Amino acid sequence: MNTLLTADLVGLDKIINSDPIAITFFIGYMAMFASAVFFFVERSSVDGKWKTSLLVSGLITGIAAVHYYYMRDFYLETGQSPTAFRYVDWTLTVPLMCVEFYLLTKPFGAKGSTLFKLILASLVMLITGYIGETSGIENNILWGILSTLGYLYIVYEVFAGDVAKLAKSSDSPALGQAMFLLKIFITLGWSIYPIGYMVLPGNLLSGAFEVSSIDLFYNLADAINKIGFGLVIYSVAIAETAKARKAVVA
Ligand SMILES: *C/C=C(C)/C=C/C=C(C)/C=C/C1=C(C)CCCC1(C)C
Repeated sequence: MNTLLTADLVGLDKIINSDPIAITFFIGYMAMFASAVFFFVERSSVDGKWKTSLLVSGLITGIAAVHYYYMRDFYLETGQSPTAFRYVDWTLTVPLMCVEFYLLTKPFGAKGSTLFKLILASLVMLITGYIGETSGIENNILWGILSTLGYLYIVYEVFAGDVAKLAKSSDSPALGQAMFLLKIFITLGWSIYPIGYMVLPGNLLSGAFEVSSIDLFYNLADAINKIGFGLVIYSVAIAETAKARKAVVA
């Protein structure tokens, strides 16, 4: 009994002994879990066309919560970055974020082919990024550059490609607001990930931070991009729902 308890507690002292990485895994798990519950429950407060967006936000944070549960334990037990879990999480949640972008622009005519291109680019970004993180010191800059090309393609789509053209041709203030927020998340929010990656040995920021701080960057970025972006969509959905209901009453 006693030995079982000790085994269960292995590594947990890292959290109370203020290992910042352990703490962010711990808080990250709770925050993702709470957000998923929130987005699922709040689906009933918004109009039909926003319900899918909130469902997707709930799925993104729910999937992340499960991964954070395992990543936290993996880190506590081994003190290593849970790279494989991290990339399984991203491979599921980043395409879902592309679906989120698509849903925002769909009422204004976004096409399925645009969604397909975004998902393809995100897979290129993640597969090459994973190879870069796991293949060792010699090639991680090269794989990082390839991954960045996938990332830049997504930035291009939002700023000058199909998504941007749609936004220009419609003069909806709601889409204008959504696009403005999307651009901020894609450029500022998503750029935290490549900065974290550059902390790897042999990469451009190596030595500036401890290698293990890669998880601090990723955990912070996940909170901003998964929970923050979900909340932003939620507030647009609530505002648009109120507007539509007022119009019906009047
Ligand atoms: C919820 C998870 C999200 C939004 C993850 C996004 C991940 C990226 C934007 C990762 C980008 C990378 C590069 C642009 C180059 C270096 C390798 C990556 C995979 C860290």
